[in-house]
Amino acid sequence: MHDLRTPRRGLLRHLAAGGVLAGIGAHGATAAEQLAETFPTRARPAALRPQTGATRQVIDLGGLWRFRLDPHDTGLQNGWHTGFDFSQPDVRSIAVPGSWNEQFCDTDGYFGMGWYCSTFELSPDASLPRTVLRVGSAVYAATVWIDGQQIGTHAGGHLPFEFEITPHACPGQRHVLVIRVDARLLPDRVPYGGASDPAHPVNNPDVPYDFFPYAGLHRTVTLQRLPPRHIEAIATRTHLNGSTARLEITVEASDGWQGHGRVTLGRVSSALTFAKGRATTTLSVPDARLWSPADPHLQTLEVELSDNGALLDRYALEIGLRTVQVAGDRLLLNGAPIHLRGAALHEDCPINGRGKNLAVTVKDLQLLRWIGGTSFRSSHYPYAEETLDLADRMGILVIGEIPAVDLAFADRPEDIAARLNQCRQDFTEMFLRDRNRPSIIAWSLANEPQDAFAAARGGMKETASENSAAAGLTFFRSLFAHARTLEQDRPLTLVGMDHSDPSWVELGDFMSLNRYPGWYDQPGAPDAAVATMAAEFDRIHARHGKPILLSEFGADAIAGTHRDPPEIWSEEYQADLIENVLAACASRPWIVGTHIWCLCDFRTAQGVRRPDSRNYKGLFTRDREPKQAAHRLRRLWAGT
Ligand code: BDP
Repeated sequence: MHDLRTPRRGLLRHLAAGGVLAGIGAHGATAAEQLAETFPTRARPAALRPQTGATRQVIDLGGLWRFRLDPHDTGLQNGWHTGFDFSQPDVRSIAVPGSWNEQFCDTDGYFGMGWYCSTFELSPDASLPRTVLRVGSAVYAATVWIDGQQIGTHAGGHLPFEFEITPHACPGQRHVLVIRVDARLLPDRVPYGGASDPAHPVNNPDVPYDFFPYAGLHRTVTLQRLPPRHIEAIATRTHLNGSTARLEITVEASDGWQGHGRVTLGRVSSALTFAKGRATTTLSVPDARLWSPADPHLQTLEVELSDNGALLDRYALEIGLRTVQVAGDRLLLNGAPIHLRGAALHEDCPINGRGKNLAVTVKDLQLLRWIGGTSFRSSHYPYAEETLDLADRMGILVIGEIPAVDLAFADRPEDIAARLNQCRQDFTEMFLRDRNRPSIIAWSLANEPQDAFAAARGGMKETASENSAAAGLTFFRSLFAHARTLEQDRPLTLVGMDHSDPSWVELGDFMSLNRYPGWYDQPGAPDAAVATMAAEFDRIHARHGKPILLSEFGADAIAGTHRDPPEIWSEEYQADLIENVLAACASRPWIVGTHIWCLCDFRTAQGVRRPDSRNYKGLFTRDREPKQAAHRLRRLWAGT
């Protein structure tokens, strides 16, 4: 049975060790600030998504917030945590959610502190006395105050965090909510930034990874109003026995609840008896209609707490019954081999930046469908929950990835240690957020870690360390072990490239390999390059016998650039190369998936390898218009 307590205890231990705080105060915070930040109140993992129902209410705090920049980090001493208004000339309105970079002319390259301020007032409602504040994603770190009192801190972008704020949220009173977002690009963060040779940074902004480091409050900020006793977490696992599905369910309730409850899935139901706030049960579903790409059948699991027949709390969780496993060199869904056909994505669009934009999410997954894709990886960070809602509904198979992109192991040991803490925390938070989703079929624990610092810098300097391979192995063993304490079913993987030490990639239950034949390797010579890649994959398969996912491949094509015969940067070259790689993979059934890099062009830092600060490997342009390669795939994959 899945132990819900492990993650919670793990998280609290982590909090106690200062892991959650690592991103704040480590660089230049005052002693008083550090002390204050040592005692976050009631920080908790965001295990259940807020919802409105018979016993719960969600208040969306999205909209126009007040915002000001704090380049010298003096906001706290100037009392900004108590709130601010437009009487100050530097205070402006900002959209939440949304990255701050493209909303104003002077914030594009700003990666310091940004202060957000809003107000809220709760209506009196005796049945909902408890209130939880949830921030969907603050990139990179956040400190939260209500009416000038510090509520807590959180480090790590792209994942939600919560504080119970009941004592600070009195119905009928107007409260001032302030969130300071710390977007500094620092070497002890995940992903890290600002670590290259200060005299010769390769990119501007100074990040090793290949996407723009958008900053701000990227996802919804909500208040969840709750009854006195409520459901805090639900974990489900599916097992199949012939046509019968067994659904193991663990429910955690607040305040060590000792009473009763019930779970119901369609026509099957079971009583829950809580001891110390925890109850487990199993539902048996005969002739189960399973979730799959061909039939993404979702069902609502109703979970209730009750006291002598009186409903205390109810939570409705959408689930899909399905299993996933690795067997030999195949990946199985519901016991049958599957092939992951798709592209990697980015959360990226003009003006919103990485801020949630539902219309773009819908568009992107429709485009994936349009080319016949069935799968994506949430490269290179966990995506918004709405994206995964859509994947669940559309039967899209997703590999969820933590923000561990371009980890390097020739760096300072204290930075590597801080990154490991952060990666463990990120995995815990991602797991708790997404564990019940049928669409998530695997977790990726890193993308393209490098055993030479130089590789992360585009190979422009040589600082390879003999010890970096060993340091990386220690790091990833620890991270995989941590992930395994939480995840008992889904495969784990690590996405490697040619600078990643093989011993790291081998830790995965399947091996994810990024390769760029015909682009970074032997540009302009696709046939030779694809043959080289295929021979390499044959060797890797012979050695490990594990399934292999070609997790990235592709070529930049600037829309409108045409060449005959095809040459790099042209639409023809990109389309032909992709077809060529797919053909080589098709004859190798142990290549269990091919993900093209990537669905749409996206913004990057400025660097000499990125014309126009764009990565042009999209099958679609950044404004989502198809290139030739998209049409080619539509023919190859969608058969139209
Ligand atoms: C891979 C990275 C990805 C890059 C891509 C590229 O995983 O983030 O954008 O290459 O270079 O190395 O286009």
